Amino acid sequence: MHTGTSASTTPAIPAAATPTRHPGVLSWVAEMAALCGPERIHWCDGSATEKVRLTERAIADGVLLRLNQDKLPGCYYHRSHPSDVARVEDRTLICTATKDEAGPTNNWADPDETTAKLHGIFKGSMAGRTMYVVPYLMGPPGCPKTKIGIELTDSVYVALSMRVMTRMGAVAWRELGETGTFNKGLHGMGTIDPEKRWIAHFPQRNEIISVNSNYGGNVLLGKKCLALRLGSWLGRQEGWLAEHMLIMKVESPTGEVTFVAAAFPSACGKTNFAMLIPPERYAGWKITTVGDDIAWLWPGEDGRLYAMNPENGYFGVAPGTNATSNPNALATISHDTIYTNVALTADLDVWWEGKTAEPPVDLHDWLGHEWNLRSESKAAQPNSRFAAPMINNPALAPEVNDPRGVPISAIIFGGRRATTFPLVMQAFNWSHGVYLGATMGSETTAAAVGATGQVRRDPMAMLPFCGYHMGDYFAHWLSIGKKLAHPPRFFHVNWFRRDKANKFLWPGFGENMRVLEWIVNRCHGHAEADETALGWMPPLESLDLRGLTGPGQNSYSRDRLAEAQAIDPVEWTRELDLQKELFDRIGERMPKELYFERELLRSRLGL
Ligand code: GTP
Ligand code: SPV
Ligand code: MN
Repeated sequence: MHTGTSASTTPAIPAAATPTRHPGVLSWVAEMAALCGPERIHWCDGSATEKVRLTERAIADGVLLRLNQDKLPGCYYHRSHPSDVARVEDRTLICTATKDEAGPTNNWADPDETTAKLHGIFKGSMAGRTMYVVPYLMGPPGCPKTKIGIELTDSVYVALSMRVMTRMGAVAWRELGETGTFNKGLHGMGTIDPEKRWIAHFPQRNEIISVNSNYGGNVLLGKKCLALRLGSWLGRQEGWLAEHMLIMKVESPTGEVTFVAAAFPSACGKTNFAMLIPPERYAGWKITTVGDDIAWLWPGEDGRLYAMNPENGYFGVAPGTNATSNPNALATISHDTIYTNVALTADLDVWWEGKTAEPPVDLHDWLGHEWNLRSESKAAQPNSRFAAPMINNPALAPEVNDPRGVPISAIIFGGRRATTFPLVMQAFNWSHGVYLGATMGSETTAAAVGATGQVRRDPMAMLPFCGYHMGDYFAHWLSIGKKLAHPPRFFHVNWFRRDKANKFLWPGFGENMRVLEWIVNRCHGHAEADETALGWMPPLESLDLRGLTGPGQNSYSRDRLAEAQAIDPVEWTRELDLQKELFDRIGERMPKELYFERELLRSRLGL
């Protein structure tokens, strides 16, 4: 096995052999190496040579399979353990000094006890293995909001995935210098024992410890752990917001540029919306992607809300991705992509439900078993994913690397709701917008372990990702609004409402452009709206439905749109009850403004 110039062969590291002289890094790595006992340490530099070496090692170890290089150049395939296919929310811990700081929606654990317990699991756990020291940036170099993390991991899959998902290597060592602040992340695969799987966050120490998983959001520590759970904590201290949001750039035929951020829960359409290709009818409109999953937002000196995407790649849901639903995603994942838990063809191509109408012959499912249409289970795991560099995206917005961020004009919230919520509405003002976000509900998906399809409250799509008390989080949102002379407008969308035959009322995907057009025009004062009990809504005749088909290939009717926009008092009575359950759960730290908003809505509805 290679060791190379930047890797030393023993845990006792002479400082000269390391790419950093940062004393805090050197002492922490030495301490963790002494605890975990790896055979060797590899200090990552992010170079192309390193990528080749680590990939070869991963193939030799059976961690990665080289896919058909004619069809998918630079692409590799990974299967995670069948018990380890999604985030584990009930084993995700927020270890603040007091339980109250974590709040009622998080699993709290004592920081000292948890550290001792987890260090016990790590003791000697990397014997015979390599510990990768993975330095990375969350955010573009030179951006004052960018944070530095270092992840120690014994997973070559994680080291290679972090290279895709973050700005990893020399660039991070440079930004860190000899005195920089950094997040400490320790990850170990352990034995992948689900009973000993823990994803623990220590906000007061800016530290993450993850063990016994090798899957996505549990282990790519820059993403959900640093950029959201600790990010939200840091954002509260430092006056900004860390959010589960895509960021898109919209250019109209007249050249008007609008940046839009949108929070939809996991597996509810962020990547798809961020890569939207407008339908034919929208010639001259152009959508480009700034981010598809995470946004950091802050009040700018000009009184506008600015945002940046801290990530460098897309860790996207594979099932449902195809040349019609998301051509940009398909192009993005056509090279230099790591696929996890999708199905495999005999000629080493990948497949998943919804990729093509007919599955290929000679398919093996994500577990490696032969699969055909008579098989009872899915060929691809429902939460199977791709990790692709954002540079692959043919519609990447150049602003993604701008250290100044982009000014946001609209914030969209949206859930996966079969009933109750209309296709689109606009909030009356900032506190009404925060209320719409705070009371979001959505059906659970395969992105987290547990039952799917059940409506739960998922405030701002952050229920699994807010690193502190949800009541304080709402108050922080309200306080940010007070710092903005030119705040963005708030909207709520629901692409997932169904008719009595259980069919989606709205075609979704690229056709969401028709809704986005109204949203963008509202931001600039170009579009009309009707005042309703729920908020501002587009007059039915104002949405452009030309070229759109409904069920049975008939043209899409205004009646169907009316059904998608309907306000049903019975459904809203139930909805307000469910909102109250959330408010009661959060308790006395719930800002009073949000109680008032609920009361106002109830009286507007006449309930
Ligand atoms: P995470 O990466 O888990 O945060 O998910 P995400 O919010 O980026 O969701 P993504 O865009 O990957 O979509 C998840 C699922 O929703 C896929 O199966 C899509 O096919 C489906 N989906 C996305 N947009 C739409 C839409 O407009 N309408 C309908 N009906 N389904 C959609
Ligand atoms: C999500 O679940 O919201 C994801 C995937 O984006 S993961 O990185 O696993 O969190
Ligand atoms: Mn996500």
